[in-house]
Amino acid sequence: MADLKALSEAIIKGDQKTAVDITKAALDDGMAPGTVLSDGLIAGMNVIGVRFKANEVYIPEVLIAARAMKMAMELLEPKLIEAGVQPIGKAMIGTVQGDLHDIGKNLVVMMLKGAGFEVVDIGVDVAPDAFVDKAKETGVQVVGLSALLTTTMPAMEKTVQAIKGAGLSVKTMIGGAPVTQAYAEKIGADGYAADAATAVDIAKELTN
Ligand code: B1M
Repeated sequence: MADLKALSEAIIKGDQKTAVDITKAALDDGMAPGTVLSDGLIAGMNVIGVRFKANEVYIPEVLIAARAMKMAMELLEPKLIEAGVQPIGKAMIGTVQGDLHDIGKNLVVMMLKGAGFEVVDIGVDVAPDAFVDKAKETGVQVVGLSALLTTTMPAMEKTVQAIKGAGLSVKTMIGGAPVTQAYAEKIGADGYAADAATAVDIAKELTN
């Protein structure tokens, strides 16, 4: 029987080949795709999230782990769909209008996917109305906004207001280097995360 502990270790180490080989073996053995996802891939990414928060690993390790997870997910995704495994929540993430920084946003996307969320990545330089329209179209439960420039922080406020003004039952979460908890409270966002691992915790809280 394929070893899911070894699979999560492969994710932690960012060992793409082993992650893909064990995922394939597990599926060939007839293991449930949801079990491979939760006990292998997500278990590994959870460890990375905890270590990242504790400054025991850094951005390169997270990116390498996420890449290994992505490769294994390519095998697993069609099987999950066949098996009807539901994501734990649906989130949308984008960088606000006027801001082109996307490295942090992409990390948040990867960590959320790693935690079992379905994620709509709406890209960079996204206008408030575009966030609203896409949230309506996709039916997400939480919308995440990223900003790296002090000059684009006001676009966060406009976006949060636009989402609330549209009457959507969607929670908002913000993050990015210049952003703080106090700023989130000031603009009426429902959550703030200082890093990508915390973003997962906040998204879980907001979707529960
Ligand atoms: Co820009 N840039 N940049 N830049 N850039 C900064 C942000 C800056 C601090 C550099 C500096 O002056 N020291 C400065 C901002 C100053 C300020 O406003 N206070 C700055 C500037 C001024 C600019 C330009 C205006 C420069 C110019 O053209 N004159 C210009 C603006 C372009 C625009 O956006 N309109 C610009 C352009 C660029 C590049 C295109 C060259 C490039 C971006 C490439 C890309 O993203 N694809 C770039 C880069 C790389 C940086 C620095 C060097 C690195 C940013 C980064 O990726 N960090 C940055 C200086 C620095 O931070 N050392 C800088 C790594 C990333 C993982 O961290 O994004 O903070 P971060 O994400 C973290 C958390 O913040 C959090 O989780 C992530 C992981 O833990 N997080 C969230 C982020 N989003 C979240 C969302 C959440 C939750 C958590 O919920 C939804």
